[in-house]
Amino acid sequence: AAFSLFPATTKAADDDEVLHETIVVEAGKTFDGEGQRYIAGPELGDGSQDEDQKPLFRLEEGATLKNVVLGAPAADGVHCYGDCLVENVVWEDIGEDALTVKKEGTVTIKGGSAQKGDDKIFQINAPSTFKVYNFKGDNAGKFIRQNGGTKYKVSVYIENCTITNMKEAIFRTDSNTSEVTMVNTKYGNVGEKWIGVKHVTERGN
Ligand code: ADA
Ligand code: CA
Ligand code: CA
Ligand code: CA
Repeated sequence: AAFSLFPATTKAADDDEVLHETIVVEAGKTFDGEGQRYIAGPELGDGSQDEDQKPLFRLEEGATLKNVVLGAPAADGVHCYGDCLVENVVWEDIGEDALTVKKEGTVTIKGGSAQKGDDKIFQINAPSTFKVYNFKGDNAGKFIRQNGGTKYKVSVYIENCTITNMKEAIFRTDSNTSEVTMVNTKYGNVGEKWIGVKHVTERGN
């Protein structure tokens, strides 16, 4: 709409885009932020550990999100519904979590970084293949967490990443069928590294 009493975005003093509603990237479409920083308005959440905050971005099947900075507060970050590509996306200060897989599919993260999470960076709430390339994760509880108590299979692939200062693990799952392959990745101070993961392949780390 050209005019609304409740605009979807407003500008903060430092040119951040304040989102008053979730940006939906429709199926098959690409959203290129060109480096813009986005933060959550109070309608989406405060970035605390309260559940049920809303995402800044919702990616539908086949969507791509690229060149976006999520500042603070980042509420519930990014939600992926099906196959999605997330390229060069930076979480400066993770909110409740950074990104959630909400629906079965393959989610690919290429480049970017995430830091300052109280708990999870990537939250996996559906059977999926989750691939992370050239990503830096620092200062959180877990780099990847399959939703607690779930038994479906998640296949994680981590390549050329840097993962530091995780309080608990790189990947934690409660599923006997989930698996992780990690290659050419630098890591340090990551707690137990794997929690509950029955199938681990590592090389060149
Ligand atoms: C917690 C919570 C889940 C889900 C998840 C999430 O693990 O127990 O129900 O909300 O967080 O997706 O953030
Ligand atoms: Ca949560
Ligand atoms: Ca945080
Ligand atoms: Ca969440």
